[in-house]
Amino acid sequence: MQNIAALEQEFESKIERGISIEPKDWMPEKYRKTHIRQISQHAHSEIVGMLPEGNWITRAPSLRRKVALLAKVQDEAGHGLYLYSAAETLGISRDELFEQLHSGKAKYSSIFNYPTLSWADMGAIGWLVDGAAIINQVMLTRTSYGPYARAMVRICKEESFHQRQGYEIMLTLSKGTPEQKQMAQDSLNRWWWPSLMMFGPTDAESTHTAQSMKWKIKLKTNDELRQQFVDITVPQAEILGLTIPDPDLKWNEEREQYDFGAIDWEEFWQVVKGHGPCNKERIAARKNAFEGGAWVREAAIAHAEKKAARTELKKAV
Ligand code: FAQ
Repeated sequence: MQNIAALEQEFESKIERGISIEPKDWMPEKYRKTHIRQISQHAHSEIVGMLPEGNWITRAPSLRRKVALLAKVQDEAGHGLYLYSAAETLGISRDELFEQLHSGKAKYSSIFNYPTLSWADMGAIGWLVDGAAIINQVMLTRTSYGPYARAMVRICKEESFHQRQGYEIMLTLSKGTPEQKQMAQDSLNRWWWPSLMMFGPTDAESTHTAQSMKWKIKLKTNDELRQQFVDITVPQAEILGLTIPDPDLKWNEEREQYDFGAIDWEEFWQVVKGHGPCNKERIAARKNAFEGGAWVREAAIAHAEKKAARTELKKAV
């Protein structure tokens, strides 16, 4: 049997050479735990993230919009499933993961604790929230844990469709009546700062970034990704003819990047700690869905048992 030092050396060497770590490979306990934390938070974000949009499926303004939104929300469910499956490869069960979400022990993205007040919010979520998600997740297609990286490839392709459906809604509204343009502006005003917060605390405040960069779990820091998001999104807002609600936003010739105003970190931590506008509502909706779906899980297990018994019987004959 190899000793721990040799296993650690082999692990570090794989990370160094960009070789994926796979479920049956040896890995440090902290690497495994970091992945369970990050992948499960990500999975929870996907399924909690269905709620603010699901609320608008019946109110979409046309059949085309309804079909696109329905497909998008279904995609988020699928992302949750790939990610829960990836987390399970690290030795934690789906039941434990759900228990952590329902008991409030597990985090999920702060952004989904804000309310969706108008149809324009479907545009702003697709454009800004999915836009931010893509920037963060493209780097995760090259993350060091194989099952997570592979799940992210498909997720990113779908997020890119989501971003475009959102931007198209914003484009239609911003070229519509003055009231429609105002709806789009109001939505941008409410979603801009929470979208910047999605990238997490500043690098100076981030507890996990340094270690996660060493293990190539994260390939860019929270601040680098946030800056990338701002630089990509500002010209898109200009095309829409909308104003980003930040008086300090300006192009910095020297850095060739936008400078932007201070983020309200107090608000961010309040939301993360469960005191955002919709935290209680979101968890209640998830618990309700889980309890209401108990009969489906029981029926699926009974069906699988019946099928297995039938196969056994056939084998015996
Ligand atoms: N909200 O040390 P760091 C989506 C926590 S998917 C809540 O910087 P890390 C798709 C963090 O967990 C959106 N908590 O942490 C969609 C840690 O707490 P802990 C989700 C946050 O992990 C679109 C503490 O703060 N995406 O939108 C947040 O290195 C539309 C210290 O932070 C992912 O999960 C936050 N925003 O970096 C669905 C991507 N930020 O665990 C539906 C994968 C930080 O020590 C509709 N995750 N915290 O108790 C990541 O890339 C990373 O986990 C970060 C945070 C970048 C989110």
